[in-house]
Amino acid sequence: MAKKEKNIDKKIIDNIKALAIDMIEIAGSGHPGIVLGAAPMLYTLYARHMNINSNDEKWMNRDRFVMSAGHGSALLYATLFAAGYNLTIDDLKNFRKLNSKTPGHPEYGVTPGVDMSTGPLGQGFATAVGIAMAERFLSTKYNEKRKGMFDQSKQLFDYNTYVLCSDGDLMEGISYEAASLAGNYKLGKLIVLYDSNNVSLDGNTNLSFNENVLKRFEALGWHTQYVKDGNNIDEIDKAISRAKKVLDKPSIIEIKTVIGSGSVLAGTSTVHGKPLTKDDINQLKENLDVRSIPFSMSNEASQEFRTMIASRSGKKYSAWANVFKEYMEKSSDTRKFELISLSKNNYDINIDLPKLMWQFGDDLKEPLRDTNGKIMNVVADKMFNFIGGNADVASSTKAYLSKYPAYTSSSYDGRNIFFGVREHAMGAILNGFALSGFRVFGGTFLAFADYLKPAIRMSALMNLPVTYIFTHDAINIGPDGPTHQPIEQLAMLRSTPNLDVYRPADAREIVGTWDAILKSTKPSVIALSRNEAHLLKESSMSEVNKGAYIVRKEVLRLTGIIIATGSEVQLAISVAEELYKNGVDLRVISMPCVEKFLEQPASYREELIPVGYKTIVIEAGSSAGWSRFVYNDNYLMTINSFGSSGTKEEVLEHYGFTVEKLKNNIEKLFR
Ligand SMILES: Cc1ncc(C[n+]2csc(CCOP(=O)(O)OP(=O)(O)O)c2C)c(N)n1
Ligand SMILES: [Mg+2]
Repeated sequence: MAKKEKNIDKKIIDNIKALAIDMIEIAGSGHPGIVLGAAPMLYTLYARHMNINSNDEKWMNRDRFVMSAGHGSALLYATLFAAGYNLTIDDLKNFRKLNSKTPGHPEYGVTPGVDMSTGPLGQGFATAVGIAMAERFLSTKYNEKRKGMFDQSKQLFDYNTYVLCSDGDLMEGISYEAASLAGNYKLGKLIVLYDSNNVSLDGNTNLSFNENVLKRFEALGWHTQYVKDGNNIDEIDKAISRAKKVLDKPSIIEIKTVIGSGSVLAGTSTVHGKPLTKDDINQLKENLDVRSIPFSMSNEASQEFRTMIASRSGKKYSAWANVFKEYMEKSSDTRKFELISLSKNNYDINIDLPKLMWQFGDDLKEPLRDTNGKIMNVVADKMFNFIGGNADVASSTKAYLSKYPAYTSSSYDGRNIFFGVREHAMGAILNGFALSGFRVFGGTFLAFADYLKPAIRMSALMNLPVTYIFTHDAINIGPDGPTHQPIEQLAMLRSTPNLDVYRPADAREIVGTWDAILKSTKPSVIALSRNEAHLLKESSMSEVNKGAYIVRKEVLRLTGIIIATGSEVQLAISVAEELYKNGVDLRVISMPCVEKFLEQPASYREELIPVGYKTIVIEAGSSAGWSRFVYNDNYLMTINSFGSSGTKEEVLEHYGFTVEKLKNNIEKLFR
């Protein structure tokens, strides 16, 4: 390599380092260690490999980059700025400030060029597996294989998914789960750069992390490489080039770096997350090819960097644009519609579910999970991008697209994903698909929702249309006992911002639930009973969208109100009928979605639950969150202890969820 090029590489890297250090300095917080250690690898990736277009940052076939070590945000922003994304020096100066384009950790939808929100270690790595899985689906489904029409070099989808991860990412269990799946699915276009510096937040990694990481990945079916000097960009470059050629295995490149390289604290955990002192910054900059003035990016450096990216990506972009054009001219209307939806990340696909659905016979009686499975199959036929799977419980949740094949390494366009018993990776992978234009679902038992909570939180934070289907939603599953009987999970889910939690009571409410979900871009949960349910006489599809509605009106004069959800709605109606015989005239409200109800105008809420009337809540789960509707805890017919093993009937009786017991308890409140 010519000397000038070597110098310009160093100059650009040094300018990026200096910018990021200035950002951390002005913010008074941030992570200099990763900036100084990993700048050369991130630079190499952008300068020599990433195919991107900062003028069309959502280009469908762009290479994706996930900064899984989200604490490297300053490094990422400085690199994106230098690469020509729509960021200014002022944006960099506002690092970590309120409403800035440069928040504390990368946030999806806030900073141009940021492909996902990261920060909780491990999530980025696992979500990138989902992004790489989505690429395989798209390329298998859309790349033209017919001879003569397109040649091999002309593909609609062939992007790479790159990840920068740290020790912490690889300590987290979720990265193992996802790496195991990535190996299983032979995700050759997934390339992970591992910033291996033997240091984490609390000290040297020899305190807690001594395994041979590459051997572990090799055992998982990955292609592994080792670069011994993280400053040697030619070696990093070559390793990435080799990884790109391995198409049947995901790749990890362990790159040895020194955390905080150049700082007086280099190699220590102190430099991980504390701004450098002024003296340290001064001595550091003296040794870098930069000016000492803060926030001064060399024009030459940024011009050269942008030219390197544009001269490679530009060719690829314009060739792709021609393929896209040609493809659109020759494709059926369906294909065109699909591609346009994907290109716009547009989820607004209208299905009039209530119209589509078969009419339920009044005598319908089947487990709600079965009904849900049928409805999902109707959705799948109408939505090309509806895909998902289960953490090894599809046979129990029935969340399965029976007409469609499995997603495997020989059928990437399959629509049923077998995640194995890996709930956490399932959630993150679903997020990766959703970030790639899909509407996705994932199923397990409600009691295990905690296993994927951090991924659900990321769906909610990024506002991704992921639907979590959690069956076996209450103690009434009986014999499996307290480990399998959810108590606090609904409260946990309902307390998550930007997540709609549905607990439908019958088939009609399930249709209404899907209808509401498909009209929204938010993530959602459907909690479903494993047990059989009758169709309720007064249930409604359309009212689900309001979150709550009357399923049994008072007969003569309103005495009080019962709010119930899911399986307990039928119980509440029976209790109300019994109490009516004793002169207590109750209204029963089904509340399939608390969040939706709370969003309704006050007039609707007060019409349903007028002020001044005694209100009772019946739900076979934690009382947390329900107090807002009642006078005091005596009005909460809920469960605040773990469940018990026994028959369904015994368990319900034990916790007071029978008509008789509820009737007695409620009657006392009206004496
Ligand atoms: C799930 C999760 N747990 C804890 C943290 C807090 N945290 C941020 S970075 C870090 C570890 C830092 O070590 P490493 O990942 O090796 O990064 P490096 O210090 O080398 O930059 C921790 C524990 C986090 N961000 N996410
Ligand atoms: Mg580390």
